[in-house]
Amino acid sequence: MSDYDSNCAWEKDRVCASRAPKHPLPQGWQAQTGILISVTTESNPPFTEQFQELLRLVKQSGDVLIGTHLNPDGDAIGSALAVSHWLDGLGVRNEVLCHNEPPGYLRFLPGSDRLRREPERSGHQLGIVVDLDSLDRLGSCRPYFEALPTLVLIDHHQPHEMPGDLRIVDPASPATAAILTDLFACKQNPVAVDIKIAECLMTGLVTDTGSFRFPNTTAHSLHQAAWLQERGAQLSKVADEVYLNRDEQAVRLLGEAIHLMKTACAGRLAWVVLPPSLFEQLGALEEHTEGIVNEILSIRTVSAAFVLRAGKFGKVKGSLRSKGDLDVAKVAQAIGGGGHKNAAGVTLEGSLEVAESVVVKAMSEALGC
Ligand SMILES: [Mn+2]
Repeated sequence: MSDYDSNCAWEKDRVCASRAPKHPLPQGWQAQTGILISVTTESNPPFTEQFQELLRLVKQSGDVLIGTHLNPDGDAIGSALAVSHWLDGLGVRNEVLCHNEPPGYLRFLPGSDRLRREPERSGHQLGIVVDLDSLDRLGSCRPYFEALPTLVLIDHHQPHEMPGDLRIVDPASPATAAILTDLFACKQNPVAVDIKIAECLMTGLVTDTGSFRFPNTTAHSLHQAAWLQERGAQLSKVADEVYLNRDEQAVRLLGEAIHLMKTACAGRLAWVVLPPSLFEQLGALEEHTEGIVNEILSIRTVSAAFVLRAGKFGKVKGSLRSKGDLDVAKVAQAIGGGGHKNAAGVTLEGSLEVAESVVVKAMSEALGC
């Protein structure tokens, strides 16, 4: 039995239960939403009530549609597939939808071949969406979920749009997979967490915590990783699949990006603007930009970094990162985006040049330079 079991089992007082929430929920949101609201894991364990409500909804539904966000990452796909395997264990039919195919480094996940862009069946009675707070993030899959009578949302982003009838949301949690780990660890869970579920959840934890290096990593998430490894998910296997599995174009794009890097604020701000011609020249795709921003953030003097690229429909997409206390989610919200304190995203109108000046200005202000 790991410390996770002994310290964190729902029926017991937990070491991790005594911590106050780091990010209190916005005032008033409780009143606006559906059946049950919750905060979980880091903020407000135990989680039994939320699990029982989820189980009740799932059991009374014959067929469930699972969804996650477009341009999916390890937490998105890992969480969606973990829910799918869990429903299999309950004998509940389900399908998994995503606007995009899973990136190459996530194809090792058990069940990754289940992902579809549109449902194969009709008549689903319940939707479960994970790792998003705005239905726009479902991309082309959005209408299938909007048509469902009941929607469950499980997420760790700062709530703003708050869709869903049952919302299981904890902004203090490092990953949606961390929330699911706590849900599935409930004593009331009739499904054993097997290697398939454990690998999917471990992948979400590993990717959203940057291999347990980001400040969102807590003692609780490390206990969770130990608990998942005991159920068959090898941390080293997941890390190899995720990090030693890059396309050649991704590494070549990184090399070019570093050549293009600019700095300001006495080296505290670093950024890269990736022109569309570079993607054409290298045969690189949007998914190959993953990780570039963290590379430039790794410079000792740099406190904030961003990468811009041309998105669809004439828009510009940006990834913002910071170290320590600098809150890039606030910067992103002010100019058209959102996310977490140290990792956020923006979508801007106009040319790359215009977007660059907007983000440089906003980031410089946040840095006070
Ligand atoms: Mn996530």
